[in-house]
Amino acid sequence: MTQDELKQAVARAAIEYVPSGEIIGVGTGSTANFFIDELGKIKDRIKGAVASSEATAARLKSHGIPVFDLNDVDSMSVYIDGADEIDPKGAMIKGGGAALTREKIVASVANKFVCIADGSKLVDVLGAFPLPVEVIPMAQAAVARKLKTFGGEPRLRMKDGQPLLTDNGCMILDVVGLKITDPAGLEAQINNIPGVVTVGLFAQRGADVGLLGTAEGVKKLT
Ligand code: ABF
Repeated sequence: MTQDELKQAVARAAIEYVPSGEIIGVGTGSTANFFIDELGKIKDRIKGAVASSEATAARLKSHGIPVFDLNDVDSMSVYIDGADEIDPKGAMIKGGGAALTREKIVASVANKFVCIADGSKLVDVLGAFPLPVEVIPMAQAAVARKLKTFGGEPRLRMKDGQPLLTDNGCMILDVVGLKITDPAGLEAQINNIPGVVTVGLFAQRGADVGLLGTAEGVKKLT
């Protein structure tokens, strides 16, 4: 099976976690896109969705799925999204798609986080994937200096020769070379640096359910 077929299989399996008649939270990225396509097939069963990015909102709308502003939604039973890495306890690195802040916000409102990923995303120790940190532009150099003290090498994410700007008008530092043995602790430490908007560690609140697409079928991690 190709990686895309594994993503598609896991996206299909996640439909089981979609409650009828409710608004659900939807993530960003290629696996989330496959999920949105599956959601489109059962759209009459749900009330709508809250999107974690402009790209996801556009894809949901293209399927005729109503998109709600998070400020108009009090609670959600489920948030479904991909990850760049996930460990056996459900801690994740996210943000390769630059949507980490909105992903963390929408996920925080949901009772259950269902992570969907192909099996290659499962790691024993997080950190081989560069850790994204969204920062206020004026603070990027100061935050980068602080991040170096954790042992990693921060690199400003670029696009078309310019610093990439997120949906929130902020920049992203990708920290390479970390071996994250205490994900929740590092998440708290990085969140505490002035100028950091969000760190792409989702460990204090990790995945409640991890679905992994493998050649032997979809496996449940947690
Ligand atoms: C989002 O999409 C991100 O947090 C993560 O960076 C990315 C995973 O991408 P893909 O599903 O394309 O591998 O969930």
